[in-house]
Amino acid sequence: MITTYMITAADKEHFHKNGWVVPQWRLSTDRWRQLQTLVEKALQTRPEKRDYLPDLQQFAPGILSFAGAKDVLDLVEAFTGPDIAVWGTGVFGKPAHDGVATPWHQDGQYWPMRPLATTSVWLALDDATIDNGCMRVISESHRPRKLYEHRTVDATALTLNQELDWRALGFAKEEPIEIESGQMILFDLYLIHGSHSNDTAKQRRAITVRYMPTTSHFDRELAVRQHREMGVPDFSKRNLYRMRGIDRCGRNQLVERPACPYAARQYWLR
Ligand SMILES: O=C(O)CCC(=O)C(=O)O
Repeated sequence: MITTYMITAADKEHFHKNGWVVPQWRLSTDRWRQLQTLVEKALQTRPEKRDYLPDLQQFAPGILSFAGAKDVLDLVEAFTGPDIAVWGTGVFGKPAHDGVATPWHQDGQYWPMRPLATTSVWLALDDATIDNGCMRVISESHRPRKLYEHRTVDATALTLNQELDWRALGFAKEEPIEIESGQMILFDLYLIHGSHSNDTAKQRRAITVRYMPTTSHFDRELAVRQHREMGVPDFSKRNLYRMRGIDRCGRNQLVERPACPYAARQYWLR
């Protein structure tokens, strides 16, 4: 069953004020099972990526069926506008007992589209709680539309090597966002966020999908430089999957997403 939840004026206001929102939308049990199987198989293929598996669509193209599902795109479109490409999907696996932390950062710090614009979907496959390392955010930190200074850190026990100190920037408080399995957070790429490690017996897996309005240009040369200079993942060879509309900026060379498997089609396509 497709959920028919539409973003409300209150959701929009929350997102624009705080930089994130948890809509009253839920993944059905059937879709949860499909995604959970897909993630399990992908992580079996790349066990060394158990904390962070980028480029999920390489190992599990079925994720693009979720990313392009009408109900999900309807939610995203409220924040990106009608011309949308997906340039990234991933899993933050945060395993039980020793799942690693994600340092405080802004995604825009190491993403190569210009102007900087992407709305992320962060979909919980397990209950995400304070104990097992739910997402933490600095609400309103996206509002100045600026990137703060990050430092490059040793990421051996982290999912990312970029970190900032939000206290030194004058922000007052952090907020944990506890959500249940099957709920999602939508958030802006200027939002300061991160998560603690997980030493509980409960895993905390989340799928991420990155939606760029095609008014921005995904700059592959900049991606190469960012990779070389900051040691962040190399996004330069990423496909940009057209999800809705057209390539507004005309420089993105969008590709069509592959046809989805039958099992997914009945739930995910319209
Ligand atoms: O899942 C996490 O703990 C961190 C996620 C994150 O940093 C992101 O989605 O950009």
